[in-house]
Amino acid sequence: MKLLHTADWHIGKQLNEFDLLDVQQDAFKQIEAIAAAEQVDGIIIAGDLYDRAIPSTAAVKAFDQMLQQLNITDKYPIYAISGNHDGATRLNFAREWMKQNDLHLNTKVEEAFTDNVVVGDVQIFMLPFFDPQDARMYYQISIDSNEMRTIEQAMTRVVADLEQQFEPGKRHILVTHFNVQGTDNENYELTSETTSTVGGLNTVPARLFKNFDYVALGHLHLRQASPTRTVRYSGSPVKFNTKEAKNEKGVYIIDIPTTGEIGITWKTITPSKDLIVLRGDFEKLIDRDFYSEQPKPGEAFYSIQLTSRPAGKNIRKQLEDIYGDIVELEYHIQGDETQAATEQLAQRVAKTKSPEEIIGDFYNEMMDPAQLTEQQQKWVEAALIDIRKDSEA
Ligand SMILES: [Mn+2]
Repeated sequence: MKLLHTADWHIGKQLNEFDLLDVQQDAFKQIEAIAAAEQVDGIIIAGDLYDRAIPSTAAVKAFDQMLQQLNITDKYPIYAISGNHDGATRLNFAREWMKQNDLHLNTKVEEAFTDNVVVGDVQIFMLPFFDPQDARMYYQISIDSNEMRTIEQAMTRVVADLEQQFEPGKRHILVTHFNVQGTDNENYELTSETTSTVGGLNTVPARLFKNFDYVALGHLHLRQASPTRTVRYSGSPVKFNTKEAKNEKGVYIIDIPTTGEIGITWKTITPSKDLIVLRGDFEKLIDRDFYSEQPKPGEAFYSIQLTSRPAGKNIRKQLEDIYGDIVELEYHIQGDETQAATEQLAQRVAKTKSPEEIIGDFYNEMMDPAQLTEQQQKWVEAALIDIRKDSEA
């Protein structure tokens, strides 16, 4: 069996104020062409279908057409889940009808157990993004209990229960959407929007998935963040921020034989409008010899890092006349490093301490001294869960 693995479409996302829908539509057409060329038996979309819980009507229309094209016109089965950006309840609409047509879209923890799919000798489990609170509710764990406080604790139980449902003699595939850490990505600098809690409370160790033959992940936007050979991120099909600018985008083709090693092949997607980071002083950037080598206005998005602070006005306007769509204009001035140093320090603090600890420290300092009560800690935790749902990759 051959499957195409993609994730993090984020339909409706904007790059600062620039609309990405055209680029996303083009990437979709390339995905469709890859699926046809590879003659896949189905398509995995591992969460973050939309960019937000309540997507724009344009985004809904675009995504609806994409699903129609793949599922009704091209007749591919689809194995999808909701990610942290999606509105799970809204996406749960019409699932029974969709299932009739082999369009599987799980948005609740329990559906991972009730709605797994067996095709030939492959069993596919679809486990949507959830937080510990969702898992505690599903397992009816009381709000005061210390059980399942972290996603790792919750996932340990969920995976054990999924394994109970393993049909013997089948290959077992999991589709899910979390920050999974393993041996290969330990030292990898994560470049998604998820920054502050890497290695912290939100991560799931890859070893929990050791009994699956392949885990198709969404959440982190670069395939280089994959924790192991068979626990992989396909990454997003489109570049969503300047930190992703240098890395190519694409999808995986997963070849699942009845026995033996899973085949994993990377297929590149070429952006119809690339995201390019230019760095240099103003004189260089407005030099014809330099800019004539770059894509013409409208053909690329630019992030520009100026290493000098030029005199005169309308710097942005001058650069826009040359380059067109500038999504970001930043000054990276040598000697003017106080701000950069402050940012680095903040990032270091954020990396070594969890947001819960930082809030606790702050409270302690301000209240001279006092600890958060248990109830207050729970409020902080609940608020942070809500924020993470909105702000993560
Ligand atoms: Mn994402």
